[in-house]
Amino acid sequence: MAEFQPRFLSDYQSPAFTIKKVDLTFDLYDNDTLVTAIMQVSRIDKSSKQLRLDGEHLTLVSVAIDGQLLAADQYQLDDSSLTLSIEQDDFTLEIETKIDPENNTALEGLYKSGGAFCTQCEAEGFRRITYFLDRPDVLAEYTTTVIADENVYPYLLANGNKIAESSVENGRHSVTWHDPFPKPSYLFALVAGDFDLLSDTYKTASGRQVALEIFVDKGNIEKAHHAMASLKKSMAWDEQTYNLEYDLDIYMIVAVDFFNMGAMENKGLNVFNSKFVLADNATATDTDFFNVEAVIAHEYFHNWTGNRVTCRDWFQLSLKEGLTVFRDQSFSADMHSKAVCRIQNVRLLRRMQFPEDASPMAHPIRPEKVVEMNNFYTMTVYEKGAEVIRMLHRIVGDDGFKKGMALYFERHDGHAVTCDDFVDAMADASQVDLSQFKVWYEQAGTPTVKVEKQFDQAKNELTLHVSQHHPDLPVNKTTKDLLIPIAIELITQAGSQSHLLTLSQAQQTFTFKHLENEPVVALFTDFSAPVKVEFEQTDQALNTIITDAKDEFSRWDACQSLFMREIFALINAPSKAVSATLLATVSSILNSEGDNALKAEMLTLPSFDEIAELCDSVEPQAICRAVETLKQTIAGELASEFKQVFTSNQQTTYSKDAKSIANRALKNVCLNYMARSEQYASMVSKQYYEADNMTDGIAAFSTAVIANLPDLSAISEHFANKWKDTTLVMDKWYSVMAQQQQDTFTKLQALLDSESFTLHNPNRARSLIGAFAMNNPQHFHCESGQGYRFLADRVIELNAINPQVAARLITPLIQFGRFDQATQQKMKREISRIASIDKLARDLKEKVSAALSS
Ligand code: B3K
Ligand code: ZN
Repeated sequence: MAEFQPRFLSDYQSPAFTIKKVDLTFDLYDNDTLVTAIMQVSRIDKSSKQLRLDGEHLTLVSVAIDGQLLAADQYQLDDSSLTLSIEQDDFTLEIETKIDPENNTALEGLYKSGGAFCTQCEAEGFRRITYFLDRPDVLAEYTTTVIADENVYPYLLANGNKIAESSVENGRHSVTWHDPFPKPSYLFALVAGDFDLLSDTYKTASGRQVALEIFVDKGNIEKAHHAMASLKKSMAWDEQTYNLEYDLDIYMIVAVDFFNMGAMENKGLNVFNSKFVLADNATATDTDFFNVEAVIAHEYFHNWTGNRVTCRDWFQLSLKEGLTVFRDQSFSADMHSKAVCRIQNVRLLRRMQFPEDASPMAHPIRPEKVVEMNNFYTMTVYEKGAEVIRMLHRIVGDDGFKKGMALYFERHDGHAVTCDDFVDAMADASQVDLSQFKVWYEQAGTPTVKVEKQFDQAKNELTLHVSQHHPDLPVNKTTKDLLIPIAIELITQAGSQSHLLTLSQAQQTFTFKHLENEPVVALFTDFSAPVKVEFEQTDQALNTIITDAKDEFSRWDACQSLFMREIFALINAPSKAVSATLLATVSSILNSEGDNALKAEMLTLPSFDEIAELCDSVEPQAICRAVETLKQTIAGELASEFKQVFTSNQQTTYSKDAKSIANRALKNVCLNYMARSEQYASMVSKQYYEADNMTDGIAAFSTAVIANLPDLSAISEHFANKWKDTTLVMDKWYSVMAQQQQDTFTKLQALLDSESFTLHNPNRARSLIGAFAMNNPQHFHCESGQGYRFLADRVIELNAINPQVAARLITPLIQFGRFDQATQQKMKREISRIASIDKLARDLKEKVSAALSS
């Protein structure tokens, strides 16, 4: 069937027609919204006589060209397009369509979230609104009129500036917006609803006044202040860092509860998942506050990297996403601890992107083949994409990068461009040859860098033999050598020195002279490239890095390597004793001076997926058992030290300054270990009941769940009762409950059956099903295969409701390659079951086909 046909980057053709202006009118009704689109169309390719417009799930009412209505035999209509024969070079096309927002459960196009109408058009949702050239290289100037009941929908919003409003008949009103910046259809937005509004203003560096408006559900205004402060910080940061100012007179953000992703950067009218707007001390954790700020920044930064300069085609998605993630990461690092931010970026990459890059859905950051574009809003395009930009930044330097950005905007403002255009701007601005660097855009898979070291005592010379290796993935036709920046630190008694090596060949040798004695080598400081490293280090060398490296990321990473080493040893010999040196290291970190946030990161064991990712043919339960033994031993051996650090970091008054956040993080890591020793387990419920903030409350609650403490059911009942009317907090409740260790499947069924559970709300679906599959490896990977069955059943149910969410949730099931054969078979059996259902959506079909043919 045509709808499953892949599209290829190599087939790109520039559009034969373009649409310069669009005048849209929405007469909003729940089930019968009438959309009128009046478009100024021009032919670009004079030989083209057929205009094919994209359209899905639409009821066509009428088509007229230059005012002449077309009869049904004057166009061709099918499930995904409307094709017209065109004589004129320039003409007005008027199309009327009817749509049914209330029954749009896929949450793409125009849909209802709670009582409000809202839109989500990226990547290809505009075609669910009207017939259009729904591709990012067709840029049009939009005027949008929204008509709806005045009482039910007092706010009628669209992109740009408001230019007219009036009352019309039957208690309805009409508002018209005009966006002067030509944009692709994926940036179109409309919202209609009744909200509370938080207003503010921002004066740009050049002195222009911008109105800032955040719309939230009634009663939530106090939870919008952090988002507003974050928006202003983001605006100032982009001015200071890249000289980029906001361009319209108004910037609006609307928070909705039903949203497939985190947020959407629609020009002048961002639509956000309420999870990334609403936050106050009672309901949001320190991590939530951090994430709200980061997502607000990300969407704001898109105004330049995404909106002013957009993508030529969807294969170029990383042009805007990798770059914008890099920008939001840099912003967060400037606002908070650089090292801790970097550690969290890397943890995410190793836990989620490395497995994706080894899975049947592995793809380069610029994919070459796509069936369903929504399947490519991935860790690879976003997070590895950001790592690629970060490497560019390291190679050309901060000044070079800023010059490159300026040149990129000078050349491409107002255009739809490619990843090559971006790299070329960087190369030209810095006069650096980046041709080999471009291989990062076309090659999938995580490279491995192997390093051997030699020290010549007589010459005081260190030699590093370095080689690069690439996984043999079906998606790569050939593999090429990459340009890999390797930042290193050489640590000697005399101090430490930093170097930047550039690995461009399959094998290279680097020599360092005049060293007084043999240095300890920290490789890939600050995680200078998204690779795996094979380098033999003694425990002693790793301990030297932990205590002496200047680079804090490397100190954390050395600590993770020690844990990893111990976990592998326990996988191979489950009854072996945990190494005494490791316990000594943990103890000395616990008792060291320094940043508590960094200590908290250092004391956190690697996650299941980070471990599995480094394994080959491992039984998942062997990983779970090894981690449990290690955790239990550390907790038991160092119980009183954890208690001591826990107590000394207790706070009497709640505050959100960096030091208090760091203390809370460390204290809660300690609590997690303490839950495993009988004498201190009661501290968990004490903290839960005494907590005056969500960070401490949820830390205690989730600790009680993971350690399966006797107080668990009382705590969970108390939590659910207290927060039953607060949707976002109840999402947390479901996520925590998904991690239960006893009678897990009976309890999961009860959660599915609970009154406030619904698969129709993506946050709710993810909070139970996603959290189970990602954060409860003991039961997701249980030997009976019941965990896989549970996930597959939910994916099948979601296929009919919201394929995009279904396709996201299936991810852990298709990452089977790292496990033993028996496990792989159980996982594949469930994938086959999904593959065999009727009306399998394109999103899932692409993934299950890839999985079953691998
Ligand atoms: N650009 C949007 C993502 C759109 C998702 C489409 N399925 C959010 C972001 O990356 O900022
Ligand atoms: Zn983005």
